[in-house]
Parts: sequence; C-alpha cells; structure tokens
Amino acid sequence: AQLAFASKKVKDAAAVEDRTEDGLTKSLNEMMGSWDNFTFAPIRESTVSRAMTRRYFADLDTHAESDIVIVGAGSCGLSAAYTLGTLRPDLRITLIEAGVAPGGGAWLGGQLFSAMVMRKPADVFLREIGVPFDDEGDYVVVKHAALFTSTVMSKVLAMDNVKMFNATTVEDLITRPDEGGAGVRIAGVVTNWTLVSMHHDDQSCMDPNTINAPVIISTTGHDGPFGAFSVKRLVSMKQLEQLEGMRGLDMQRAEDAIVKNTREIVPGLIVGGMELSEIDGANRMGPTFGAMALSGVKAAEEAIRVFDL
Ligand code: AHZ
Repeated sequence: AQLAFASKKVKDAAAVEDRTEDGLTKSLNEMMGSWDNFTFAPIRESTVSRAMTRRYFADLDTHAESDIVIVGAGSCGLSAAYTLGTLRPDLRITLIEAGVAPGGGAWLGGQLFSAMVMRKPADVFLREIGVPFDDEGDYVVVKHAALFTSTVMSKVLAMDNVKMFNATTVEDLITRPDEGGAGVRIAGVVTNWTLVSMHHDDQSCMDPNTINAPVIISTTGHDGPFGAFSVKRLVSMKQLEQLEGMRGLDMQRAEDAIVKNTREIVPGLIVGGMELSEIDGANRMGPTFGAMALSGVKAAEEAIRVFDL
C-alpha cells in the first residue's frame, strides 16, 4: 500500500509541472468554463470513513514505537520537526499537538498584528524553508506570520517519516530508572484526545494511550493552560527541584538564552522554545521569533546526538 501511495504522489507532482501560460495546470484550465456537465467521481460514504480510519489507525500502530517524539507543534516544535525530518529520513518522528489547529502562537506576529519579526541570523532558517522576507539590517520581517507557520508546517506534513497527531494531548511521560537507579530516563509519552483530557474531572476514568520513544523533544511553550507541560511534570516527579519561572521581557537577553540553553534536561528529554524559560528563569522575548526557529534546530541536533549514543 505504501508503494502505491508513493507512486500516486509522484504522478501528482508531475501534473503540477504541466502548466498552461496563465499558470494553471492544463486539466484545471480545461475544467473551467465547462461546469454545466460537471460531476464528481462516484463515492460511497463508508469508503470515505475507511480511507480516513485505515490510515489513522495504521499510523497509530506504526508510531506506537517511534524514534523521536516532539511534543507541541508551535514555532519551535515545527522547526525541530523540519530539521529532524530533513536530516534524518531514517528516523520515525511523531509530532503531538494538543490543539486542533497546530502552530501555537505563531499565526500572528504579536498583539493581533500580521508581520513576523526574526532577528538575524535566524534568516538562515527562512532561506532554508523558502519564506521571503524584507531585510531590515539586523532583523528581517515576514509579511505574515501565517506564511512562516503554514510553510514550515506544509513541509513537515509532506515528509514521509513524520506523522502529526493533532487534537492529542501529552498527559504524562513514560519513565524508566536511569543507569544509576537514582533518577529517571524518559522512555515515551502518555497521550489522550485533547477533548478527553479536558474532561477527566467530570467523566469516569478514561485511560490514556502510549507511545514509546527513546528521545522526546518538549516544546510546549511557557506556562499557561497547557504550556510548560513536561517541565512541570519533572518537578512533580521530583526530577527537577523547582521551576525558576519565566521572567519579564528583554528581547536581547531572552533570545540568546533560549537558543543557548536548549538541551537535554533529564536523560531522553530535550526541552526547547519558551518551555525552557520556566526551568531557567529566562526572560521572555515577546514578538520576535528567531529564537524559536533556532532553538528548534538545536533541539533537533541534540535529539540526533542523544538518539545516536
Ligand atoms: O497547544 C500547544 C502549542 O501549540 C502545544 N502543547 C502544549 N502542551 C501540550 C501537551 N501536549 C501536546 N501537553 C501541547 N501539545 O505546544 C505548542 C506550544 O507552542 P507555543 O507557540 O506556545 O510555544 P513555542 O515555544 O514554540 O513558541 C513560543 C512563542 C513565543 S511566546 C513569547 C512571549 O510570551 O514572550 N514570545 C514568543 C516568540
């Protein structure tokens, strides 16, 4: 079945190259202007159900044993997924996002404004994924934050070795005793549908699902209704004494600190993005996203190092 999907993809890609002078594919051009006799190919409803569920449950089966799980598909998690998926097509990568809509806080540049600012040298990541920007000297501006987010997301979703499960919350971490026996190493994640996770208080027990993986990258953002999930859990499992808590806004210090401190916190768990600020007491940076992209790149690099140990 996988080979059949692959050959279909190649055929579709070829069709996109087959363009007419006005920039549309030949077949779309032919369709336009002949709507009177238009019909879709026939379908039975159960075919649609099976087309979705067969793939979803096959993916759940395959990804129950993953090489790397990324928790959170915000700007940092997506950048980590892009880097990992590109560098290591041999790894089975699972991206878990609590929201129905992935992207975290990166759909707007700041407040409710469209443009997204990245300080140099994060423009290298924009060049890598092919997002255009205005060069303003020390910083660059993408005309809409959604252009960055949708581009990196579309590239990640197209990768054969990455599967995103959205509307799915990581509710806990799977642990094993570490080599010395005093601490733990992280060995996977415990998941549930987000809508189920939101109703543990008013429904009877709804046990979770699990994914085993030797390396987890957590990028769940700073503290909030969902945020800073893994590091808060490390405190309650006594693997971290306490969280320092995110400090006030200082763009200059915050972005350097987040990239510099992106690291393995306990064996098997790498933390990146704003979740880190809660451990280290780093400043927030507000509306500038370069550190999120480059923390994602560094988290991917760390994950490969830990995986290959
Ligand atoms: O839904 C969350 C969001 O999409 C998701 N998430 C959180 N907890 C989760 C859990 N299971 C699964 N338990 C979970 N998913 O994680 C994503 C975090 O994205 P984000 O955009 O909030 O964080 P980030 O670190 O990628 O980017 C931070 C962007 C910020 S915040 C900030 C400031 O406040 O000053 N400045 C910037 C640039």
